[in-house]
Amino acid sequence: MRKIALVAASILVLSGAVLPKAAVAQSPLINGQVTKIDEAAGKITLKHGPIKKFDMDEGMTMVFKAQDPAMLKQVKVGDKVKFEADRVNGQFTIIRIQKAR
Ligand SMILES: [Cu+2]
Repeated sequence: MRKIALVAASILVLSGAVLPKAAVAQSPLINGQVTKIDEAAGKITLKHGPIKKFDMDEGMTMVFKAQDPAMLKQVKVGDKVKFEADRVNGQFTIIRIQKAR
C-alpha cells in the first residue's frame, strides 16, 4: 500500500514538471509591433502577422486586452515583440508578450 502511494506521488511530480514546458513549446509566438498602449483600459494595439488559430490569414493592426496589466509596462510603442494570444471571454487577449531580439 505504501509503495503504491509512493509511485502515485512520483507520477504526479513528474507530470507536473513535464507538462507545463511541453505546453509552452507547442504554442509558437506571433511576431508583432506595438503601435499603441492604453494602460488605463488595460489594452494594447499590435500590428501582427498571421494568426492561424484566429483565422487571421494576413497580418493586421488590432487591439488586444492584456491579461495582466503589468505586461503593458514591459513594452513600449514602436517595440518589435513576440506574443501569444487567446480568446478570453470572447476578447482577444495577450497572455504572454516579450520584446523580440
Ligand atoms: Cu488580428
